[in-house]
Amino acid sequence: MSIETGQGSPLGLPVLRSGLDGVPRRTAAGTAAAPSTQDPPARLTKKDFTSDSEVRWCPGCGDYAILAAVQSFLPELDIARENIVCVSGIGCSSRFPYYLDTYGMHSIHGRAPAIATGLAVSRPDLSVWVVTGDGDALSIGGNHLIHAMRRNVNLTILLFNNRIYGLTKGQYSPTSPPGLVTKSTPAGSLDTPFNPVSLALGAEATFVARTLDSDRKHLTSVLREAVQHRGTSLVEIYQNCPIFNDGAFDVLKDATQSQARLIRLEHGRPIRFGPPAPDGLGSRGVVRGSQCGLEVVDVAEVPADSLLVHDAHAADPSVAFALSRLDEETLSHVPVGVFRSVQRPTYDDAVREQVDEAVAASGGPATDQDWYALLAGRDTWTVD
Ligand SMILES: Cc1ncc(C[n+]2csc(CCOP(=O)(O)OP(=O)(O)O)c2C)c(N)n1
Ligand code: SF4
Ligand SMILES: [Mg+2]
Repeated sequence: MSIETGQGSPLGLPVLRSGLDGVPRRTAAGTAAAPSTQDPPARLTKKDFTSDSEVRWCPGCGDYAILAAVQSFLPELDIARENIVCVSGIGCSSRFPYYLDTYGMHSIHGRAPAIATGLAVSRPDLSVWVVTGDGDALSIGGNHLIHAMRRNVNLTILLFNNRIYGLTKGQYSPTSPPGLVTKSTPAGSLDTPFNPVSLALGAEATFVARTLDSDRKHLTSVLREAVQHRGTSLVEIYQNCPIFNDGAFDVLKDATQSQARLIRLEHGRPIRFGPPAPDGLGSRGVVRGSQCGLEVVDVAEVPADSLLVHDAHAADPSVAFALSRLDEETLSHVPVGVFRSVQRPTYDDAVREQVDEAVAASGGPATDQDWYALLAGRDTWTVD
């Protein structure tokens, strides 16, 4: 099976399919041969994506900022609300579809990827989103999440990571740091947490990114990349829960500390961060270590050409994985941005292709006669 391509760029290069190919645009102006005679409809606004449901999150919850960013971003896709679906599981974060004025489903705990897979396969005219929490995605839903990513279903998955179960009032989650005292770990968590980015890379995800609830500009830029990717896009969003795990990411938001900790990944650029060096870029950098991993260094102490240049399109996920391991529990070095973005055939495209081929090979769609013949066929057995 080959990766399908679009019509070709002006230079004759193949254009890889976008995650939104097949989803109709509102202002499509017809073709050159048959131009549309109608004025294009006015562009949608954030208000169009804001439902009239009362938002039930606690004051100060990071979910508000993510909702506002998504509602403000969606109009730029130029897709009608009825061609967008948001499927969620269970949790505070999973209340998201109520507040977004698109189609949506507040579904079953941990099962949003399975439901979204069915939608993506059967309705290529929809942009399918999944909203899930660290508990929903990585505890009860861990199996569904990894297999959606492995299959590369055309979905945009937003994983709100507040490192706690919020809805059920503050139990530890699979991303809680060791030692965290919660209602269900009164003497401190003994678990080794998942790193969602490492997990996604290990599960063969083709697009993996991380961003922060409080950085609207960065969050929006990641959403833009994620939705254009054809296949599963996994976006981890660090999200503050001020009630049950307040301040979990404060060191990344505090202006005096974040500069030394946040590593903004940009494809094709040397990885630099920290206080500026004389050349205006960060004085800290990332190099390959003596073992398989990566090391953080002062750029003044290493040759410039030894600095790692970020390659989000590398076929081998090993370096992206090593980058994800810089994110220690103390949040001393936290890469954000797109870790990986590679093309691979998607499950939903492949299923539709396979069904089309099977229908064509059997002489066309099944008729009522075919069903009767199947029911009365000889492929039967007897249960004693
Ligand atoms: C089958 C089932 N098991 C357990 C629960 C209880 N439950 C509801 S939400 C939740 C965890 C939610 O945590 P997370 O996904 O991190 O969402 P948050 O509230 O933090 O946004 C649990 C365990 C449930 N609703 N259904
Ligand atoms: S419990 Fe936490 S995650 Fe849930 S709405 Fe309140 S602040 Fe947000
Ligand atoms: Mg949570």
